[in-house]
Amino acid sequence: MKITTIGLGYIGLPTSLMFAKHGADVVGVDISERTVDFLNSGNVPIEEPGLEAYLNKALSAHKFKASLTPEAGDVFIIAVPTPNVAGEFGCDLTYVKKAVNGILPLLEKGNIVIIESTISPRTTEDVIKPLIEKEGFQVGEDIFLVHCPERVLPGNILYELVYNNRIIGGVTGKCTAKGKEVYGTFVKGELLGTAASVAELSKLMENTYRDVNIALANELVQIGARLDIDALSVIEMANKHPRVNIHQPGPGVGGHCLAVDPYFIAAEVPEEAKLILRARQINRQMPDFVIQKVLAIMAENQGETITILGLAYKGNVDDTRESPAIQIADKLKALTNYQIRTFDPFVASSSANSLESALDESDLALVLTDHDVFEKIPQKIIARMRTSILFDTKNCVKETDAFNKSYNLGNISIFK
Ligand code: SAJ
Repeated sequence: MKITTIGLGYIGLPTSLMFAKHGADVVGVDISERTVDFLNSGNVPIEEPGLEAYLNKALSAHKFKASLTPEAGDVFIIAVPTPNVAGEFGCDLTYVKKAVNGILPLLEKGNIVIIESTISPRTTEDVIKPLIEKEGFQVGEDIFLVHCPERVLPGNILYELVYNNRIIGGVTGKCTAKGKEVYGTFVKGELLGTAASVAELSKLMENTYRDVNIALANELVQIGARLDIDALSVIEMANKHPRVNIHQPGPGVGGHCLAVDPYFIAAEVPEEAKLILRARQINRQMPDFVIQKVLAIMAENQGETITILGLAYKGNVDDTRESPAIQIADKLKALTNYQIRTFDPFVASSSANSLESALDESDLALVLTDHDVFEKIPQKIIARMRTSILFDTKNCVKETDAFNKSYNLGNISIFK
């Protein structure tokens, strides 16, 4: 099987290498010459455990090459970004359409075209299918068109690609069957056949479900702060119920999925998507809530220096897209006279290059990302802080006794 993948980012690259590992001949296409050169010389441009080893095996077995131009093959997989439309919230299909238009001249009868990019509901049938049929093909007979949303978790991609259940949304039953054949080469989870439009909306609703649930936790933090009740303990207790699973509150919701996908639904049906939009609003306000508490802590303790621990949008990844930590750092720098230091072992733009230098003589350790390395902050480093206050918005620091004062989203109620 020869596969051409368009887009070698967080999804396209691991997917290509997984297919290569399982016997396919894969050409991975990207618009960035730098990415293509980098990959062909055996280096991966993203931080993902195990990925570089996969790349080097595939390169030496001649099963994968990166290229600037697509090649004819049996299967085309589109895994390009779908950002929010600039200034609005809908799904920007520019890259997807460009990718599809780029493969149209190469299409041959019997080819399978798979859209993995996250897209707004009805895109496969209403936008992609007409592009292919304009070329004289009949989708479902000549070309098999499928939407197969990816559902992998950054940091655990290579495992989840194989073991997660996979939605295979065909435009027709034949398209679904063809899609199943392709993913059946390596997926050990269930292959769930359905319609393309169901696949599109399920993918969006998975992330929306998490976003709404996190908004509930974040609202609970504000309720707890008002009523002087520890919201983190409330969640712990409530989650002992066998059918309750309130997610964890935090400084906001980042990443390129939860903070983006709900808008793809809301942009299509704003009248109906009221709860979805409200949840987005609550999560988007969390950075300001955190900032307000930080300012109160600093004022009460006559602090001078704030050290932000974590810039990535979530623990143990280097990705800062939509990261609330970046928003908080930028606003604190712009709006206050405090000295702001940042430290994130995964993010090169950090101002400090070690935990020690980041916290030396600092007043406040403000934890915004739950990286494992922040779980245990050595006592001797805490001892070198000026007023040694901890505000752990991710509740991830395990030993807090060495700090002079320690706050989290459950006990910040004293700062009204
Ligand atoms: N977060 C919380 N509280 C929680 C869990 C997460 O505040 O209880 C925050 C995180 O800190 C982060 C954001 O939410 O800022 C998103 O993190 P995440 O781990 O929930 O999700 P992503 O964006 O890394 O990956 C999600 C996953 N979707 C689901 O779990 C339903 C992943 O499986 C998808 O493949 C991915 O989106 C995607 O590409 O759509």
